[in-house]
This record gives sequence, C-alpha cells and structure tokens, in this order.
Amino acid sequence: MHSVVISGTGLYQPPHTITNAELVESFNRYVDLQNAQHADAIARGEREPLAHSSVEFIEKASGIKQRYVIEKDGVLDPRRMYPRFQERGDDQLSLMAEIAVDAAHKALAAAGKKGSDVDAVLCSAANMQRAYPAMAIEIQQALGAGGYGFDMNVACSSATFALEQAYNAVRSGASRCVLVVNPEITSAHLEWKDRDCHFIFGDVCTAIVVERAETATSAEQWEILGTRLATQFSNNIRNNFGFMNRSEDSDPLARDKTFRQEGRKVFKEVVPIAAAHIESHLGAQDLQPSQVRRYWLHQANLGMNQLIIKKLVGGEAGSDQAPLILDEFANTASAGSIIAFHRHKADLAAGDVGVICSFGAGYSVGSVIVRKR
Ligand code: CO8
Repeated sequence: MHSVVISGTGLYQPPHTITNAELVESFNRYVDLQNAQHADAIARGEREPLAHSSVEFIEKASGIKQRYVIEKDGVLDPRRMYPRFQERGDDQLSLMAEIAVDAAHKALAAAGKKGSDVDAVLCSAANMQRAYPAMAIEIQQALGAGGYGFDMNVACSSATFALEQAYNAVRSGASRCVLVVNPEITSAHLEWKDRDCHFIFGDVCTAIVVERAETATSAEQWEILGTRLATQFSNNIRNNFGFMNRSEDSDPLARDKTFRQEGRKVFKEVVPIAAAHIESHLGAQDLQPSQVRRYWLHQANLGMNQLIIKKLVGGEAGSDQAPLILDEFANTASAGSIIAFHRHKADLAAGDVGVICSFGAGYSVGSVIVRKR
C-alpha cells in the first residue's frame, strides 16, 4: 500500500457577486409583479400572496452575506430569475469543463504537476451539465491527462466521496496521481423564485490533486490518514429533474425539477449524524475530537457548524477551529468544505491533524482525516 497525499488544491471563483441586498431587492420586485398579476385571484381568496424576503432573515438564519455567480443579470431579472447561459456547440469546451479546467490548472500548479502527470480525473458534483460523454473525460482531454475519467454525484458530499475513490486508487497502486474536480454551477438548479431557499447557493469550482507521497514535490502536503463515507435515504433534500421527465409528460419548469428542501428538518437531523460520524471516524484512528487542530466543514449553515463543533469538543466554534467561507461564497454544494480547506490550511504546522467533512442530500456524509507533512 502506498502513502497518499493531497499535494495541491485550486479554486475557480466566478466573476460576479450578488449581495443579500441585491438579491432581496430583485426577489421583492418579482413578488410585487406576481402579486399585481394575480391581484384578482388573491382578492377572491383563491391564491395566497407571495411574501417579501429580507436581508436580516437570511443573515440570521444562515450566516450567508453574498454569493458568486457565473451569470448575474438573468438571476436578478424579476421576469426571469435564473441565469442566462449561451448554448455551446459540441466542438466547444462545455461551461462545466471550462471552470473545472481553470481550478485544475491552479491545483496542478500548487502541486508542481503537469496535466500529463494525472492518470485519473474524477468530476464529482451535485449536478452534471449533460448525461454523456462524461464531463471528466472532456476535462481529461483538455488537460492532456492520461488514464481514465468518470463523473460521480453524491450531492453536497460529492467531493469527499470522490476523495475516497482517489485515495483508494492511489493507495492500492492502481493510479499514481488523481485529479478531483467539483464544478458546482448551483445557480442553474436553484429555485431563485422560492423565498425559503433563494439565498442558499453560489457557483464555484474546486480541484484537488491526490498522489503517492513518494512522487509529491509540493511545499505543502497533507497525508490522508483515512476516509469514511455513509449514506441514509431521506426525501428532505430533493430534485426530480431527470431524463425520465419527458416520458412522464411532466412540466420541465415545475417546482419539483429544481432544488427543494425541508431546511429545518435537515438541520435537526444532519447535525447529530455528522457529529457522530466524525467522532467515530476519529476514534478508528485513535484520535479524540479535541486533538483535531482544524475542522473544514461543509458550508450550508453557520448554526449547523457551530452545533457540530459543540457536540464534538464541547465549546463554541471559533474561526480558527472551524473556518467559515459560507458568508462570502454561500452554500457551494460539494465544494464548500474544500474551499475552507484550500483557503485555511497554510498556517497549520507539520504534524497538525485536520478533518474535511461534508454532509447533505441523500443524506450523505463523508470525512477525510489529514495530517500536515
Ligand atoms: N425572508 C424572510 N422570511 C423568511 C424567508 C426569507 N427569505 N424564508 C423563510 N422565511 C420565514 C418562513 O416563512 C418562516 O416563517 P413562519 O415562522 O411564519 O412560518 C420563518 O421565516 C422561519 O423559516 P424556516 O423555519 O424555514 O427557517 P430556518 O430557521 O429553518 O432557516 C434555512 C432556513 C437557512 C434553510 C435552515 O433551515 C438551513 O440552513 N437548514 C440546513 C439546510 C441544509 O444544510 N441543507 C443542505 C442542502 S445542500 C445539499 O445537500 C446539496 C444539494 C444539491 C445542491 C444542488 C444545487 C442547487
């Protein structure tokens, strides 16, 4: 068995920011337009008026202050409320591959590797742009990588689940250097017209280079001590968009074809699952939660992360122990814990142990225990 390290990470950050104030302003204009359009039905009691959103609610309930998006005008147009992307020809690089290649180049540069050093590409994200050919194979070709590529989707846990596949492939000797990319174009699958969730997501892409310790040359390396994955079926986060929709004669714009959730139930049910998962994974490595220098947790809700840390170590989560990127990026599905790791790892010392942990739809939870070399 080979020792395995994360030798580089990279981040693609979209060009546009939407603040909560901008988001709420456009949402409230949408609400006013809808209520005016349906004024008669509302007056007859046949239809409930839509309610305004508020910046105060969003910040208090979630901790989110802004999000990055690839396309802003369509999202903020109260007569549209979703991004406007130009369809690309089959001979052009797809948008998902484009942002993945950007993040991958940065991760490879940090690892001191070239595309041709990579012998497996895992494109792992909550949504795929198309059914086939795999996004990963397009990315593999664009980078000049060898070996194979495949796509995988475990919603918000896509990155940690892919890290386990990469770890096992390198550890066993099947692969030498695996690239994991998490292009999350969440703006295309968020229901921006729904007050309960319109503030939740942002676009981004993360990339991680996983290779044998013996070939790693980068200044900063993280040995993977172990990975652990778990799933438990729940309908509390669901999206029914899929290839059967046409045959079912269902409306492609119906509410169930975009992201929806029972946020409060998710909060209550996932916090204990995630805390118990991390604790038992650490226990299997003879580690106590208090021995962990840093937790890079999934970024869905500030209160959730604070409760998980409280369950694990009994105290308040400071930004040093469990850094937050949610305020700046919002929930970026599987990329959240990886952005936290990418942004907040350089200050740790050799020997320090940290845990990357994601949790979300499925339910799914994945943890990766790492030690700085
Ligand atoms: N403005 C003002 N008021 C509001 C708003 C708003 N925008 N939204 C709701 N309210 C009102 C509600 O109507 C309610 O009013 P009332 O009390 O009169 O009924 C009140 O505020 C409280 O509403 P909630 O109970 O819904 O509020 P919460 O405190 O529960 O906060 C959150 C809502 C922030 C959603 C919170 O529940 C949460 O973050 N939960 C955790 C969610 C989570 O972790 N989800 C993970 C999903 S991500 C994932 O797994 C990836 C999926 C794939 C991604 C695909 C890309 C899109």
